Amino acid sequence: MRLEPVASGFELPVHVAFRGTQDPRWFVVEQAGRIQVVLGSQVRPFLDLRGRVETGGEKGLLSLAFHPQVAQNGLFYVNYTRREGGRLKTFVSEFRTSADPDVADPASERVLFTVDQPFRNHNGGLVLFGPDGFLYVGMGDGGSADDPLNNAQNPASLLGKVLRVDPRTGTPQVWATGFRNPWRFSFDRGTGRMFLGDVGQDRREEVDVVEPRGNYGWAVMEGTLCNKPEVGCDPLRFRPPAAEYPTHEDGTCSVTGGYVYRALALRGSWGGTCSETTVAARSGPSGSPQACRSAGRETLRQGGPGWSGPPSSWCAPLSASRPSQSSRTGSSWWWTSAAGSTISWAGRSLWLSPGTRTAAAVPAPW
Ligand SMILES: [Ca+2]
Repeated sequence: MRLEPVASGFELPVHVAFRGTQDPRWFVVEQAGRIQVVLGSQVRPFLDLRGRVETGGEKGLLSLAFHPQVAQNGLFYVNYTRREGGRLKTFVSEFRTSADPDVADPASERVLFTVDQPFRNHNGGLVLFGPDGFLYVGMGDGGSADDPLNNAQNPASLLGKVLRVDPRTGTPQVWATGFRNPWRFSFDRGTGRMFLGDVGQDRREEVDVVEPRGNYGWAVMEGTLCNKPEVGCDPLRFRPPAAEYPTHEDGTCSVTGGYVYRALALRGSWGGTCSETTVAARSGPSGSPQACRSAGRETLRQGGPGWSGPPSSWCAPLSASRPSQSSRTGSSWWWTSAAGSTISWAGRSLWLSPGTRTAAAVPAPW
């Protein structure tokens, strides 16, 4: 993988959006409240909401989504924090472009809905259209630590949820539950499924494959660990993460976002902030030897890029393949690796990057 700069001169850019697949423009969202449009080497202001946005820390203008029919209706949506009547709120608003499609009309704001924010942090922040034409919104648990108001597990609260909105009515509905701070998510273009990064507190960063009405556990669980209470929770009440790694351990940082990418080199990659850590959760066939399969057995391997030890593999009946590094928590198996490794199990595999001491969980195959 190689990175190269394509545009510069932005102040705290937090999101990049595109207006359809044929439009070469990039729209760069700056946290303080400005959106800039990039075309080739030209950078121009698209919309300036700095007079409305309260920014700083996890607050600000956090994302932008163009309506699927933007070419016809000129509509787009933003998510930002604002103080109104002394109270901090999340605003999800619709705007329209002006006669010049590269300049938005700041007076066109139509507020779809607002959500009171009891604390300054955990504002979620993404608006993104799904393949079904609905607008999806990631809402954090309201902030502080350990979700003191238990918003994420409260079905009556819009905090700690993924919301689904019909932009025509603007009415948010709870689509999935139990998130701490779902900063970014994306839709797998192959299957339409949502992949979401839920930022952890101090133990686990996680990637969730989000299903409608799913409950992803916070603040009872942090990843696959009991959190509130720290012992004796029931993991089977919740959907486990598709992948997770320890927070702030050996240079790993919060899960930032990512995309499902179907290729041989790198599949399902999710990036973490401020380190080189990448956790890639692979799904689908892992290339297990046919011989193993035909014998009614599964291959479990540890090796791959960065793995300092000798590659290990097991070809064994599912119930007997329990390598010494593993342990079982709830319905998941765990492996801990001192260096990078590839772990595959029952046709699913997790790739753990070099230089990190981390752990991975995959649903047990039985
Ligand atoms: Ca969770």
